[in-house]
Parts: sequence; C-alpha cells; structure tokens
Amino acid sequence: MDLSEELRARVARVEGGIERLLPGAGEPSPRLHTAMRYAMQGGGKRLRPVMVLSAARLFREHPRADALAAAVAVECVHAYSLVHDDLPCMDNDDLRRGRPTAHRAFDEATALLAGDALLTLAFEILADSYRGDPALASALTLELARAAGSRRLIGGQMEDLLAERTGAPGPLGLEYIHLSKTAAMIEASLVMGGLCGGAPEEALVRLRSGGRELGLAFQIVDDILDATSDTQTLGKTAGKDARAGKATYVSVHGIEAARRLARERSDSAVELLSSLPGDGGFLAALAQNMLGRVR
Ligand code: GRG
Repeated sequence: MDLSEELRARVARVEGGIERLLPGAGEPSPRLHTAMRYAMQGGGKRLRPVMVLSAARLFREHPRADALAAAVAVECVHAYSLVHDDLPCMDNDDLRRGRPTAHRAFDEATALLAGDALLTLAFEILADSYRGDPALASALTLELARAAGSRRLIGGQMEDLLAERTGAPGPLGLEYIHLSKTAAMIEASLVMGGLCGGAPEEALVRLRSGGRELGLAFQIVDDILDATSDTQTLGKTAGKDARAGKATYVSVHGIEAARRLARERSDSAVELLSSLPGDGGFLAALAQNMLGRVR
C-alpha cells in the first residue's frame, strides 16, 4: 500500500471508531449528542488519531492493546478544543472545516456543552476501553490529562488570548504558546500510541521529542497558510491572525524565516521518527506529507 492508500485506511478505521464510541444522536438528549457528532465529523484530517494508531504499530507484532479507543479519545479532546476556540468569547469564528462552526450551526450554549461533553467522554472512553489493563488505562489517562490541562493546551490558549490584549509575546513566548496549544496534543498522540503498542521507555522519549518538533512545525505551517492561503482552500477564515493582530511565526519572524523554521523543525521531526523501529517510515512520511504544503 502506498502512503495515501494506507492513510485512507487508517482514517477510515478512526471514523469507524468514532461512529461506535460516540453516543448516538437519538439518545437522550438528542440536541447535545447531535452537536457532539457534528463537532467530530465534517472533514477533519484525523492527524492525531492516525498518529496514535501508527505509533502503536511500531513496537510489537502483538501490541499491548488496540489503540483505536485511545485514538478516538484524542480526537474528542481535539474536537472540543476547536469548538471552544471558535466561540465568540475566544476566536469568534464562523467557519470550521468549510462548514458553520458548532455555535453557528446550533447555538452558543449547545456548543459549549458539546465541547464539555466531548472532553469528559474522552476520559470515559479511556477508563472503559482499557479497564482490563489498569496500568495502561492510568498511563493513557495521565498522558491525555497532562496534554489537555492548564500546564499545556489550556494554559497555551490562555497565554494566546492574553497576548492578543497585551501585544506580541516575543519569540520565546510564542514558542511557549505553540508548544502548549499545538505540540502538546501531537506529543500525547504519539506517546499514547506507543503506550498501547508496549513501547520501551527510550522509544516513548523519542516519540515525545518527535511529537514536539512535529507540533511546532505543524503550527508554523498553519501560520504560514493563514497568511498566504485563502478561506476556500483552508475551510476556515484565512488572514484572521493578522487582522486580529495575533502574534504568529509570520508576524514575529517574517515569512522567509518562518519557512526556514518550519523546514528545520520538520527535518528534525522526520529524523527522530525515522529512527523508530517497525514502520517508523510511515510516521516520517506522514509528517513530510502534512508539512509539505508550504515548501
Ligand atoms: C479552547 C482549550 C482550548 C484550546 C484551543 C486547538 C486550539 C486551542 C485552538 C485552535 C486554533 C489553532 C490554530 C490551533 C493550533 C492547532 C491547530 C492547527 C489545530 C487545527 O488542527 P487540524 O488542522 O484540524 O488538525 P482538523 O480540522 O483537520 O481536525
């Protein structure tokens, strides 16, 4: 199978897991469950859950546990963060994945609750799906809670919001924001996959470092695309960062330096991921593929 065929197969597996593990739209309360499904569907690239599945396959012929539930849990947290990020009190965006954002398609209170429910569901899925291996359930829960908590994802979002009010955070502040907002969930995806695959400690360290580099590269690419692409291609409002006076890699470093930084981070991610056993090549190729859009 070539990369795009393999990627399609793994995305399809994730979609199947989402369908199975999310409450049905017809369950009480149907409006909430419909909004949760809306937030989880609609053309997300599924990068993080595919990374979970791909990292899990590296280490053993017979992995410690099936990584699909962990992959869905990661995507639940990602979807919640996007729903909340789009709300009027945060980024106030109307478009996500080429469709109305959740609060536009439903209403603000429903979107808020759907985000809350997706975040909570992520931990229910982990506790329920891995209860046969309590040490694994606990390690996965800790990894995801740390990535999503106040020291990483939510802390990064807070600093990003504050920077909009107080002015440019400078290169180090910007790196802190993006390590927390973007890299944390990518690191967690690779580490959670490694945990399900039964990876040894040194491989978990390498997955974490690869995730950090990949996450930063991903964010720099996102900033470059925001500045250079259009709303139709992106499926979300282009040029919004500059209009909001947001600090991005492009506004802080300039477009050429941002391109160079994206290349450096992505080369370092590819090197780290290629050094993993098994089909580490797939993860490296996936990284190259997702970052190649601005080269
Ligand atoms: C509200 C706690 C809280 C956090 C929000 C994720 C986030 C933090 C903000 C979204 C805005 C943003 C630029 C985040 C950086 C990460 C990023 C590029 C997210 C979009 O990820 P993709 O491109 O999205 O993988 P899809 O739609 O493909 O799932």
